[in-house]
Amino acid sequence: MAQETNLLLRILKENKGAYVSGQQICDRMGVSRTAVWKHVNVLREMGYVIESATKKGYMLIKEPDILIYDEVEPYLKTKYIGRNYFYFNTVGSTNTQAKALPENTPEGAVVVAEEQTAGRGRTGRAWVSPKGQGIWMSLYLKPDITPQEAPRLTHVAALAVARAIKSAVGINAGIKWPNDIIMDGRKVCGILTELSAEIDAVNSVVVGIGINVNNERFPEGLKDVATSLLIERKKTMPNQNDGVVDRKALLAEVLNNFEKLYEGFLKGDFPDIIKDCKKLSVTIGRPVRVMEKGGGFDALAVDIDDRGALIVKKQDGSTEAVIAGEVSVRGVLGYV
Ligand code: BTX
Repeated sequence: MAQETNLLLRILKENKGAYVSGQQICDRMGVSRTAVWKHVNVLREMGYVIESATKKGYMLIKEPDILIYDEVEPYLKTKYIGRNYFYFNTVGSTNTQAKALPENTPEGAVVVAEEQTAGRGRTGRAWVSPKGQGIWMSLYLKPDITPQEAPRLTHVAALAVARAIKSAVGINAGIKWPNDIIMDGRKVCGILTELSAEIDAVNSVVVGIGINVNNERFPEGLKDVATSLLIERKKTMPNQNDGVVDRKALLAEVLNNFEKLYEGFLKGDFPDIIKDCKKLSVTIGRPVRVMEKGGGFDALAVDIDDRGALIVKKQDGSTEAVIAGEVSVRGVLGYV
């Protein structure tokens, strides 16, 4: 959004529900009445409902359900996570955008899009990201950690998302090791952590988070594996009938929770984060299938260790630590 349009939005928001005279706006913005009119129309095209009346001026009636910084900011309590905010209406992938940010981009920058046309999951899989229905965003981080430690940020993000869903929407979520948030056996959120590093030093880590918020249906192939917060809220709170789930409050709450956990992570609190992830785990205690190149094996998931590895007990009684990779959990995402 152009800076002047942004200033107009702030003025109207400060006075929401009341008229601000055209003259007052011109004075604050230092532009002509015609220019103000043009910016009002830009905002209207974005979905803002603005009334205008001769002699009275302009009044903001209603904001649209969009994730621009000005809409999210009132809910944001962070120092730096999300304070540099890159917003797109449509983008290929927010992770790709975040990975292309220049090296001098401050830590905690976030890329947010209303729609992704080439949203990505792990190993080149697609992530369905329809317009205005979810939160599709990527965090740009520069932690002082080794490349081997970078996957730990997936756990940090998973806990942040689960906590945010609980506090902003009121629903309990489970974590499927290592990168999915699960409700009623279906995926409501996926996390994709990507690393840019030298052999022994991290340049940046991009943590992509996709949350299905207000989707009412999914494409054929996803019907049995995907769900949204709106669908789950209808199931768990049938009496709550207040329209769509508030994406802006939830987005801010993910960032608020993430910053708190990330600061702890940088201080060495990862074992505590894992302890809390374990409490929400839908993987531990369940039969799993660990996929490996050229096959896989069945086992029982028994623990997550202090590095974030999944500890599984094999059929011959031996245990193995699965550091990264694909694990199907019986009873989750249609795996029987
Ligand atoms: P994943 O590889 O664990 O899961 C991908 C699989 O999930 C797909 O193969 C499909 O079966 C299923 N799937 C696809 N879309 C959805 C959906 N909307 N809801 C539920 N299930 C789905 C998970 O990868 C990591 C996804 C990260 C997505 C974020 S969005 C912002 C950022 N930008 C980007 O391109 N990716 C990340």
